[in-house]
Amino acid sequence: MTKIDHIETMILDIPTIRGHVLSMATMRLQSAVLVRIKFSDGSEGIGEGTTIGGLTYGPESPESIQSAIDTYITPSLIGRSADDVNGALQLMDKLVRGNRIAKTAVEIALWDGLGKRLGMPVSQLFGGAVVTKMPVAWTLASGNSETDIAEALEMVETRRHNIFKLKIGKRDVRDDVAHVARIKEALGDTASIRVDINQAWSLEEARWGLKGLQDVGCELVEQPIEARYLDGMAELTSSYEIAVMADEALNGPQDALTVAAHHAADVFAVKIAQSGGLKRASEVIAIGQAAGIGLYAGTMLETGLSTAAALQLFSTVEKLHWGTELFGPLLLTDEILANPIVYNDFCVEVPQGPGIGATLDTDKIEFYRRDGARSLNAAAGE
Ligand code: MUC
Ligand code: MG
Repeated sequence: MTKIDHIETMILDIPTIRGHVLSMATMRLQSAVLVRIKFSDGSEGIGEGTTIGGLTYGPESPESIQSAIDTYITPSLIGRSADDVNGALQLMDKLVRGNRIAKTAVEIALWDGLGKRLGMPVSQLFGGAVVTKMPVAWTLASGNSETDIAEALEMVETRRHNIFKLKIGKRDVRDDVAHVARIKEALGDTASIRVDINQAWSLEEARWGLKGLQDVGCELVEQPIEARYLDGMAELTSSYEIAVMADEALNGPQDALTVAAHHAADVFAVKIAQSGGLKRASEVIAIGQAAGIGLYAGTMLETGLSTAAALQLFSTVEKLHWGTELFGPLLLTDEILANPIVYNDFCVEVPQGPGIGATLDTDKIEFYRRDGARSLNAAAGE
């Protein structure tokens, strides 16, 4: 029996190409927790877990993800069967409450190892890919309307993106609606415009906001109010034509069932990390499908590594009504994969090859690791 021999974690700090201004934080770098599992037959698997803006987005931080794995998950998995991914998932769920991003990073490395040992892509382990590429949105979040317009026009011109998600919720609602209107007017019908509030509005603000947004041609609003206000989300979903998407409200299959039962969204932003891994995300997808809820492949702004893992799963989904936002690697100043994810013609391609289809660029890993020589030199002022 091939066994799990060793699990290594490290944090990579990679700068973003510009400040990414969200309602709760401005990101200038992304900190990704990399997991490398070595198996007794010499095979390896890699995984990654990220969150957004430290602890401003959710209850896990890069540091908590790393320590949850090192202190609680790794000791329970060492010596277990390498191929028993479901058994590992059940054990992680039994021993560790919450900490979905930490579990995701480990689970992806297990799927990757299994796929590599079998010589097949992870999509095959989920029944097989039904598409080779998917539409991919870009997030406009420079904090400035003119910069966002220039950025969007260039994306349309180069045929990289024609779906844009605008991050709003930091300013007064009316100012935000005016910002969206300016961008929609500049782009016209060449692009689909959506917004993400990241829970920043009160229900009263959201009523004004949704009415205004729908009047200016915005198609979808993501998590306008706090995740726990399901009655408010249900009211917004039934009161306006604009689609309402749940994001922060969806932490795994149980939440998916609750949101569906409350009619608290038209669309699910399915995130592998927020769901607790590929398997749990597939369960969120199944609940959405059964409830007649639209599907969208969300991101926690992962590097190419977990973006590849997400693409493996979402390539197996029959219909992604709202496409994907799996653009994480494009927001970073540097690439950590030797085989970067390919973007063209408004789409992202599903990586080929065994496992998740991602190969690390080991020099880049050494360069960006938080505990590496570069960071130690910086700390020493050299
Ligand atoms: C979120 O809340 O959806 C996804 C894209 C982006 O720019 O930020 C994330 C987080
Ligand atoms: Mg969101």
